[in-house]
Amino acid sequence: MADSRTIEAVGDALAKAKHVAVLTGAGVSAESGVPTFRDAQTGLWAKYDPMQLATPEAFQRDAQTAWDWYRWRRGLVTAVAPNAGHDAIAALAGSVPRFSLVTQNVDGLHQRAGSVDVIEFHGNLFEDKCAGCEVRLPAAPGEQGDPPPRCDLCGEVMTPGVVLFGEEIPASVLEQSQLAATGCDVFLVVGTSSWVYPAAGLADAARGFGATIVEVNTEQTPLSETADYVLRGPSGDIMPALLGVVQRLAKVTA
Ligand code: BJW
Ligand code: ZN
Repeated sequence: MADSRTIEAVGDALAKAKHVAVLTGAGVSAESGVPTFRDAQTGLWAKYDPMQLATPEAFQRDAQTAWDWYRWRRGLVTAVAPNAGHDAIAALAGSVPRFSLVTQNVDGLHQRAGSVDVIEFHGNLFEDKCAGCEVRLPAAPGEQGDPPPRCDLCGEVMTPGVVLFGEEIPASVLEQSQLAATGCDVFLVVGTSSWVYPAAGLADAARGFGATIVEVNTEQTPLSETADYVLRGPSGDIMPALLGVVQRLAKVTA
């Protein structure tokens, strides 16, 4: 677990910042019971390789298997609740002058914790999108074993409203995320392996514009070597600790 001196130093940087930006990944939802992508050993994650299913090819090859996995995930995410990490991130937004939240997660747990204006970098699990005409709709009801949904407009098989490997990040989402990264004083990278681009490149962009880079993660990642601060531990412990420092310092200066 990160030592209290480093927590204090990062809390101080956050309290002094005019604009804090946060990038989150699957680790933030792990304590809610949502398996991460690369450590996953449970349920369908153990049976199938998530990195093989989160591709357009998986839907072309075997849409039934891909849809069974995504529908199982929809059920799993619906049944869990945001954790202390999500809550602290939502509260941090109200404790600094300007705040941006970019999440790679598609589970909606930040919004359920009260975060607003969340930039969903990899889309939303609870939408469907058509690979043919690109229409996006709220997720059609369906369970594992049901046939894959088809588009009412063009007849193509739908995919979930998420960004699969090899698909582009929507231009407006990329632009908003880059604006957040390049305009902030502190860039917090929480619970992501920092493997998947272009999301992983946002920390480089933030550093290039002079932001202090902070990583919160239980494990070493490629970002750990270059981050200004590394807070090793679960986001459900570290984020409330950081929030506590920010709120205490705000009272001192009030
Ligand atoms: C905790 C914790 C706790 C645990 N507390 N921490 C440049 C170089 C090389 C390749 C590329 C490149 N640019 C683009 C690419 C190709 C590709 C890519 O990046 N590949 C890499 C694997 C190398 N990128 C793309 O294809 C992207 N599209 C694109 O760039 O289009 C243009 C283009 C295409 C092709 C070639 C070139 C350009 C799209 C990427 C879409 C990613 N989609 C997914 C699935 C979304 C839908 C779904 O949910 O099913 O997004 S894949 C998956 O990975 C998901 C995640 O959002 C994403 C990131 O994962 P994340 O969140 O980091 O999770 P994990 O599991 O990896 O890590 C969890 C972390 O938490 C770990 O570090 C733990 O230690 C930690 N942790 N518990 C704190 N309690
Ligand atoms: Zn269509």
